[in-house]
Amino acid sequence: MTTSATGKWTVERVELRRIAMPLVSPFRTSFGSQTDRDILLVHVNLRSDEGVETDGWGECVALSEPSYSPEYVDGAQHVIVHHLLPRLLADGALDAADVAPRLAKLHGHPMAKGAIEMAILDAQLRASGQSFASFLGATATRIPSGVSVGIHDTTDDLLTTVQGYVDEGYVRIKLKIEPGSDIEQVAAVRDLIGPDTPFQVDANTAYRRTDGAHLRRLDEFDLLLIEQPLPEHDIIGHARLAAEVDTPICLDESLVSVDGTADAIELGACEIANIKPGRVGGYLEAVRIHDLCVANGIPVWCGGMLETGIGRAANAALAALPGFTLPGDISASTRFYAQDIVTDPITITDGHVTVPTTPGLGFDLDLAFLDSVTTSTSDVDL
Ligand code: NPQ
Ligand code: MG
Repeated sequence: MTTSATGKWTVERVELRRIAMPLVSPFRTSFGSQTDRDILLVHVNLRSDEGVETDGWGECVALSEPSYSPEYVDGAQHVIVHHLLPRLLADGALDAADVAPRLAKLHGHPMAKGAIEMAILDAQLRASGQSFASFLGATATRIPSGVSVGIHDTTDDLLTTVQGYVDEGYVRIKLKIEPGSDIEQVAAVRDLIGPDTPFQVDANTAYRRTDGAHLRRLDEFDLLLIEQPLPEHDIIGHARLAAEVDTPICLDESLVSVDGTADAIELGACEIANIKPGRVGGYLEAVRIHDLCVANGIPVWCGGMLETGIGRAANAALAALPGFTLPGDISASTRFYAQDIVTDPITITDGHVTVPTTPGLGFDLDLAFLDSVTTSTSDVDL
């Protein structure tokens, strides 16, 4: 990662926007079913000492309810306005690397913190004319695209959905699972896609420590990994499962920092890491986790939070780092949204997503469409 050559910035303005994005179909996980996404966007205007002005956008990945993690979008907006921005701006001019250290004494809220860092990163990279991929030292120009498939009521419906994604070219299938339908649905999907299509499952914490013998039944389906079978704080439980089950155990919800990831790896709980920048407090912490995993021989891949084209572009750049050796959940925008808020939505060609190369995080907004999905806008009093 290179550091910005453009020096420090004064935050002139912060605008918070909420947008409502209907999903093309309901997305069901073991924690519930969603039909739309209520997303918080952070828009910052920065000015340098020399009078250069720039602006940038960040996307907060918090969901409407604290069902995936403790954060939720109304809470994220509140903590940004009343706690994070006042603390961040009290120390004067900054760049993106200053965000996490300045906010470190405020506990938690990684998604809210990450959205601020992301907006500042976008703004400073736009000013310096540098792409995010180049800033990160990314090596790939295109990345393999996986798709996350929600829980379906019937196996027939599930197979129809999966076949559609296979036809679109996705190179890896991830199936959401929960106790009850898991074994039957995994068996049916494996049978449909054949032995050579990479296939993995995500439980979103739906199992218990005592489910080792049950989860071992998944071993015969040659899955790449089982993602987050147990509750987020149960690191020892994941370590025991990893010893009991042949399929590698991958952590998602449990990984919220580089230090916690180091502990999980040392304990044998994290054989593969799902890195989601929002969950860990931003892209810079995500890179630190990537580096840690590479040093420890842990394969990593980039997760997804049903991002708009803003987060999707940034995730594609992150996933172009060399340690991202497994396909991520960076699917085409159309996997979730009929229309995106960017002019150049992420698409998939030959099962791959092209890594953006334009200055900033790698998107341009469709301002008219953005306005049409905006449910509220507020200028933060700085
Ligand atoms: C995961 N994402 O890996 C998450 C969970 C998640 C792509 O599987 C609305 C409804 C938004 C459900 C964002 C994927 C969501 C959601 C993320 C689930 O665990
Ligand atoms: Mg997950």
